[in-house]
Parts: sequence; C-alpha cells; structure tokens
Amino acid sequence: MSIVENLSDAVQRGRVTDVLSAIDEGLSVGLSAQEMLDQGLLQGMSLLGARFKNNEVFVPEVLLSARALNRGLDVLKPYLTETGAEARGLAVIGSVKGDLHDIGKNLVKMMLKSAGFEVVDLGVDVSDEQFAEAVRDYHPDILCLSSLLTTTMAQMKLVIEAVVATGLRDKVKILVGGAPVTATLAAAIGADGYAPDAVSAAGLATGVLGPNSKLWTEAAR
Ligand code: B1M
Repeated sequence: MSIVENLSDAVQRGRVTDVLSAIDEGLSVGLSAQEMLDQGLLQGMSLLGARFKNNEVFVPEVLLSARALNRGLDVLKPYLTETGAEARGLAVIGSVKGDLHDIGKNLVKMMLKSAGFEVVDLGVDVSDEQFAEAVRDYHPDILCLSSLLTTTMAQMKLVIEAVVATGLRDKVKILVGGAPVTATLAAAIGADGYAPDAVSAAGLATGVLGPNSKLWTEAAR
C-alpha cells in the first residue's frame, strides 16, 4: 500500500499511532500535507462513512476514526496554514444546535485561518441564542454555520433570525455549509453565501468582504 492508502486505512481502523507514523513517513519523503489530507485522512473518513451508512460500522468505531483523523490534522495543520499574515477579519464558527459533527467545521476553521482570518470557534451544539450572543460580544465580520444532519439544517434559519434580532445583521456576513446544505437552502433562509467545502468557505469569506473591507474596525469591536 502507498503512504496515503496506509493513512486512509489507519483512519478507517481508528489507529492514532498508525496515522501519526504514516504522516511522519509522508513528510520525510516529501508528500504534500494537502495530498495526505485529501487522499489519506479525508478519503479514509469518506470510505468509513459509506460503511457507517450500510450499518457495517457503528458510532464507537466512527468516533475512534474521528479521533485518529483529528490527531492527524493537528500534525498537518502547520503545513497547511500560513502564519504571520495580518488578520483579514474576524470569523465566528460553530456547528448548530443538535449537531455534534465537528471535523468539517474544524477544517473550515483551519482554512479560514490560513486565509488570514482570526477565528473564534464556538464548538458544537451551539444554539441560536449562543450564536447571537457571540455576534453581540465579538462583532465578527463573518459568521459560519455548519450542519451535517438533515434534522439540524433548520437551525440555521433560527440562527439568522436571532442575529437579525440583535440589530447587527447588516454588520456580519453569514455563510453556511455542511453535507446536506445547498446554495438553494442558503438563499431561502437569507444567508449571504454557501460553501461546499473548506477551501471554498475560505475563498467565499474573503470574497464577500472584498479587499480591505472588514465590516468592523478593531476599535469598534
Ligand atoms: Co454522523 N452522520 N451521525 N457521526 N457522520 C453522517 C453525517 C451521515 C451522513 C452518515 C450516514 O448515514 N451516511 C448521517 C446523516 C444523515 C442525514 O442527516 N442525512 C449521520 C448520522 C445519521 C449520525 C447520527 C444520527 C448517528 C446515530 O447516532 N445513529 C449521529 C448524530 C449525532 C449528532 O450530531 N447529534 C451521528 C454521530 C456521528 C459521530 C459522533 C459518530 C461522528 C462525528 C464525530 C465528529 O465529528 N467529531 C460521525 C461521523 C464522523 C459521520 C460521517 C461518517 C463523517 C462526517 C465527516 O466528518 N466528514 C458522516 C458520513 C459522511 O459524511 N460520509 C456522518 C468529513 C468532513 C471533512 O466532511 O463534515 O461534510 P464534512 O465537512 C465538509 C463540508 O461539508 C464543508 O466543508 C467540510 C470540509 O471540506 N462544511 C462547511 C462543513 N461545515 C461547513 C461550514 C461552512 C462551510 C462549509 O460554513 C461556511
């Protein structure tokens, strides 16, 4: 098996030590971090997802795989993200209420950071009130909502309504994403944009703000 295949296999088996040694080996032979992320870690989780859907593996196995993937991500993070860039703006991110999935959210966070954003991560299972409170407290330029379940997608509309109620809706761009989310849904609930993946989320966040156009000055935050 190639190194990325080993990585994918180690994620599927939930083996942290095998993930770390495959990454070590990859780095030592000059494999790119992006290749190890896409063809190793994420490919492994995608294959596991198909087996999860077919009831061939269950929540405990998936949790072990998620842990292995996250540990691998921690090691790859410095190779994927730039450092030292001046903050392009402030983003707040979270997985909506009822949703405990955070791997995709964490990737979006990483890509936002790599695009130069400062990021406040509210975590998972974040209620509409908590998102609205974060908008009031942090005055972010961008608010990113993540939902992985068809049952939690509706939460995104509630979050937008809660932000409208703060009176600050025109001072924050709200972007949505997650496997079941679509551009049509984003438009229907009044979001400012939808991104299908982490790289496009960072591009979209940059695009909706435009060059040098933070919605808040540091002094006003
Ligand atoms: Co869950 N789960 N899960 N799960 N899980 C899915 C999502 C599911 C599709 C599996 C399946 O049946 N095939 C299914 C949802 C079905 C549906 O709603 N249509 C499902 C289910 C049903 C469940 C439970 C209900 C299972 C149960 O308990 N019986 C339960 C719900 C728990 C809850 O949230 N309340 C549950 C639990 C879990 C675990 C806890 C075991 C674990 C999560 C661990 C963790 O995240 N720490 C888990 C996992 C890992 C998955 C799968 C296998 C993988 C998800 C993942 O991490 N993908 C998933 C099946 C699958 O997707 N193949 C599945 C990798 C990740 C990089 O991709 O998250 O899509 P993704 O993120 C992408 C984009 O979507 C986008 O960018 C990311 C990177 O490119 N993106 C954004 C995400 N957020 C964004 C925000 C943005 C922009 C882009 O803002 C602007």
